[in-house]
This record gives sequence, C-alpha cells and structure tokens, in this order.
Amino acid sequence: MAGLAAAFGSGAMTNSIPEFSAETQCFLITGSNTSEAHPLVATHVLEAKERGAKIIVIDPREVQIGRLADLYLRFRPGTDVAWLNGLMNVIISEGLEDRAFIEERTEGYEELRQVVMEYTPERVEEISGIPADGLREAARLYATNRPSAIIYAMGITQHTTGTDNVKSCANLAMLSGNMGIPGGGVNPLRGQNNVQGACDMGGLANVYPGYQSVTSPDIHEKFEKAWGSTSDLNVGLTVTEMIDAAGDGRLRALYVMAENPMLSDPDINHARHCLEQIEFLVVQDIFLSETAELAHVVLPGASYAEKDGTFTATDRRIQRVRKAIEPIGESRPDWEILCELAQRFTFHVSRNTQHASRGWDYPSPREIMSEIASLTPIYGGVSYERLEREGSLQWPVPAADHPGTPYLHKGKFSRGLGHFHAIHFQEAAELPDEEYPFILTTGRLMFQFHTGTMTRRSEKLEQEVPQAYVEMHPQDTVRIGLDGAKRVRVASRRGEIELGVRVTTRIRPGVVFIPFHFAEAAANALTHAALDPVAKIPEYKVCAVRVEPVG
Ligand SMILES: Nc1nc2c(c(=O)[nH]1)N[C@H]1C(S)=C(S)[C@@H](COP(=O)(O)OP(=O)(O)OC[C@H]3O[C@@H](n4cnc5c(=O)[nH]c(N)nc54)[C@H](O)[C@@H]3O)O[C@H]1N2
Ligand SMILES: Nc1nc2c(c(=O)[nH]1)N[C@H]1C(S)=C(S)[C@@H](COP(=O)(O)OP(=O)(O)OC[C@H]3O[C@@H](n4cnc5c(=O)[nH]c(N)nc54)[C@H](O)[C@@H]3O)O[C@H]1N2
Ligand SMILES: [Mo]
Repeated sequence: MAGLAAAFGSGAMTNSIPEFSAETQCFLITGSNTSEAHPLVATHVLEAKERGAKIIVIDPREVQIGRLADLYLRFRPGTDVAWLNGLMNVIISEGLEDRAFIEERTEGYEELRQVVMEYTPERVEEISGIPADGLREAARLYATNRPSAIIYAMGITQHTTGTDNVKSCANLAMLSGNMGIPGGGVNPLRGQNNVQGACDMGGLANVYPGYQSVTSPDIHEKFEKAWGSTSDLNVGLTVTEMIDAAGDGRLRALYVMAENPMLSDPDINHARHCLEQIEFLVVQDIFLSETAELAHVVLPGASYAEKDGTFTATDRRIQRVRKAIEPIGESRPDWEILCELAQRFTFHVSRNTQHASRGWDYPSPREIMSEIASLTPIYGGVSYERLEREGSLQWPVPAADHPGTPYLHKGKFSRGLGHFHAIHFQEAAELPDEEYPFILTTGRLMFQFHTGTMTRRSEKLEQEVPQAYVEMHPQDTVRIGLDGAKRVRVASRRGEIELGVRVTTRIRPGVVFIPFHFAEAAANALTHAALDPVAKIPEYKVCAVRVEPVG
C-alpha cells in the first residue's frame, strides 16, 4: 500500500459520509457551501444536528449551513492559516489538546506549538476579522465534542496557500486526536461525481494509478512490463501549467476531455490567448462547449447515462454505473474512443510490436477493471463481480477477501507517525488597494453546474437562476453609489464584466461574490491565475476588483 500516504495528499476524505449522521459529535465546516454544492452530505450533517451534534461554520459568506450552525464566524477570505493557527493556540493554551495521541502517533509537535503560540485570538482577530471570543468558543466546541469532523471544500484549497491551508486542517485534527477514529478526520468534499476516480486512475502529473510515483524506477518498471510503456521518469505538467506552456510554444498539441477551460480556468482572456497558439487542439465532450469551439477536432463522447463503468465518490467509494440508454447520434463512450485512438497510434508508431498486438482491445469496462486491480494496490480487490454482489467498495481494498476501508489511519498513519507542519500565515497574491478596493471570491450556486454546458440546457434549472449577478453588502452599495441601479461593471487587472447585483448581508463588507457559471458575464475574466506552489491550484477565491454602477 505504498500509495496511501500520497493518497492523503491527493485529497480523499479520511472518513465516510454515513459516519457523519451516525457518529460525529461536532462539525467544523469551512470553505464548503455544503447544502448547495453537496446537498446529500448536508443531509447527513443535519441528521447529526437533530441528535444533538454541534455545527461550527467558518466562511466569509453566511451560506445556508451557516444559518443552521450553532456557531457561525465570518472572516476575510484568504486568512485561513491565521485562524486555524488561532484555534490551535486556544486548544493548547486551555490544555484541550490530546496528549496521548500527540505522543504516540505524531512528530513535530514542538515546532508546531512554537508557531501557533504566536497566533493569539487577538492577533487573529486583527488579521481575519473573527472576534477573539468567537474563535475561543469554536476551539472549545471542536476540541471537547469528540469525534469532531473537519469538512472543507474549495474555500480551503483554491488559494496560493491552498496546501498550507490543507496541512493546517490536518494539524488541527491531529492536535485534538480526531484522526483514525470513526466520525472524525479531515474530509475534503470532492467536486465532480468521479473526480476521485480520475485521480485514483493517475489523472495527475506525478503518479500512475493508485498514487504510485512516476519517478520511482521500480514502479516505472512494473508499468513498463505491463503496458510496454515508453514514458519517462519525469513528472508532467499540471492542467494549469499546460495552458501557459501552450501560450509560449512548449506545448504544441492538447487533448481536452470533459473539461471546459475557456470558462473554468482563471484569467480566461489569457487562457484563450494561450489555447489559440496551439497547433492541434482536440476536444472530447458531450456538447459543443466554449473550448470545443476553438478545437481542430471535436470527438463526441457519450454521457453518464449512456455507458457502463464505475464512479468513485469522495469518500473513496467505488460504485457501478449502468447504461440506461444507447449513445445518441455518433457519440461513443469515452473509453471506447480512447481505445480506438490508441489502437491506431500503436499500429503506426509502437516499436514494441508484442504490445501493439495485445493492447487496448478490452471487450468492456469489466476487463479494464481487472487490469486496474492487477496494477493498483488500493484497488487490488475490486472486481465487477464484487461490486454487483456488495454494492460498493471503499479503497484501500488490497485483496479479493479484504472488506474495504471506511476510514483511514486507524491505529497508525501509513507513513508511520503523523507529521505536524509548523506554518505561518501568508497573504493572498493580490490584495485590494485604492484602484481595486474589493476582494472578489467566486464559487457555485445550487441550480447551476460549473460552466453550464449541462444545467443551462435545462429549462427548469435555468429558470431558477437565469442571470449572472454579484453579491454585495448594503454598506458597499452605498460606498460605490449604486443608488438604485440594477447593473454593475466589475473590473480587475485582467478583464471586466457587466452583471446584475444582489444586495445582501450574507456577505462581509469589502467582499463581493460572483458565481462562475455564466459565459456572458464570466467570473474568470476577472480571476487571478496565481498558483499554489505545490498543488498548482489557482487562487479562485481571492483577487482584487473595482465595482461601478452601470446606467
Ligand atoms: N450545484 C452545484 N454543486 C456542485 C458544483 C456545481 O457547480 N454546482 N460543483 C462541484 C464541484 S467540482 C466542486 S469542487 C464542489 C465545490 O463545493 P464548494 O467548495 O462548497 O463550493 P464553492 O462555491 O466553490 O465555495 C466554497 C465556499 O468557500 C467559501 N469561501 C470563499 N473564500 C474563502 C476563503 O478564503 N476561505 C474559506 N475557508 N472559505 C472561503 C465560499 O463562501 C463558499 O461557501 O461543488 C460540487 N458541487
Ligand atoms: N472562478 C472559479 N473558477 C473555477 C472554480 C471556482 O470555484 N471559481 N472551480 C474550479 C473547479 S473546482 C472545477 S472542478 C472546475 C470545473 O471546470 P470544468 O470541468 O471545465 O467545468 P464543467 O462545466 O464541469 O466541464 C465539464 C465538461 O465535460 C463535459 N462532459 C460532461 N460529461 C461528460 C462525459 O461523460 N464525457 C465527456 N467527454 N464530456 C463530458 C461537459 O459538457 C463540460 O463541457 O472549475 C474550476 N473553475
Ligand atoms: Mo471541483
């Protein structure tokens, strides 16, 4: 199970969704608009509340789950490390840390303690705007109601300090002994139905399936034997790095499958410029997206309802999906398109004829899963037979007789001792100033999905929220002289858009929120493409903008 340590870094939940309703006594929810973006997970949280579990929500916007919380704290976006350190400061100052867990299962505590002792509640209030007493109350609730689960989503990760934020959440869970127990842990809610599966299958720049490192010669050899692969030992480019590489000619061809970067990437004016430099762009999508419009070749994929396979959910749960209808028109399941292309490639270019004659000829996804199991230790015991019989399996499931793993790190971390990371707070890459006085944060709405290729084709959903808008605090509308105007122009250093305005006290003064679903007023015309140095995730949650009334 070499992949497990990496898997934690990959962003899988340590625990399982059903544990929330069954076991959890306290939730710390931050950077997750749970009831709009993960309504089924929210149901488990609300069930727990009914039996008396506590809910703390720390979010710059008072999202619905915040209104239902026992304690809601609002703060300035981009200051997460500061308040997380502040929570740990209070826990240590008040002697609420789990001594036994720290001694038996962790290392690096002394370094952590030294750093967090600098983050007194009063200092954190200055940085983040969270009242010192509110922070104290949150720390006590979290540390004294065990098991406590941390739930987070994109509000934690989409920052230049995203990796620091994630490590700080892990610090907090270990400090309070909430790792390796049912109902506790650190639980990033992943986004798309199968984004966990895509990462598990090596859809990342640095790993083979099952988080097996591409830089390890042993692993390289294993895959070379199995696949006749001729790839090298280097880490590739991440999605965000590819766009820049396209812009400066290092990347000449790009194959985009099930992604619409012309709306979802940060700074789309720049992204468009880069994609236009590409010599050969292939897009495989179920609709003619904004990105497909730029492509030299468009390959029609079949949707989830038209194909067989598995989806792996955010709590590492592998589930079967079954074809409900035949693919429409000329579309074909993505795996079939890939296999046929590969067969044609290998026929022409493979120097390894033995491989060319036996590869890429799977009769169905069932046989693909057999190959996955044979090469991917965390999926080692997965088969379609078992999925039919048992319904679902949670990895790691290393062998055919292994029951699967509802929660990680029981008794022991895969790397041995859990490591505390002593981390100082750093500001976001772009802060407001006189010219661009507001912080823009972006995200989602219940009734739309991402770039809208699917939801904006649904009349019912489109009726719910047909138009783009910006959320703004009443004080700020006075500050910009809105004076009854219905529309505003929002500009950043990268671009500008015009859209409606919703006046609401849900948001903090000085901060505005724009959902990124609307092509005609694309939030990503404004966002900043600064990246986290490790995860390379863009800072979608903080940039500086100016807002002016229109008309
Ligand atoms: N209806 C619907 N559901 C979806 C999606 C969709 O498009 N539509 N997309 C799916 C996908 S792929 C994903 S990744 C998930 C995303 O799910 P979420 O991450 O829950 O959704 P977001 O709207 O991006 O915003 C997360 C929260 O972060 C808060 N936030 C903003 N800035 C900060 C900050 O600096 N720090 C912290 N701690 N919080 C901050 C926002 O106020 C918001 O409440 O949703 C999934 N579910
Ligand atoms: N400003 C801002 N930008 C963001 C974010 C944010 O919070 N703020 N969040 C980021 C996040 S977390 C995410 S996940 C991304 C999402 O960004 P994208 O993944 O680019 O957005 P989607 O609209 O989900 O695009 C998926 C594409 O896949 C197609 N598709 C759907 N099903 C299938 C299929 O079975 N086969 C094929 N071949 N195609 C299919 C859809 O038609 C669509 O064109 O956006 C990111 N961008
Ligand atoms: Mo996502």
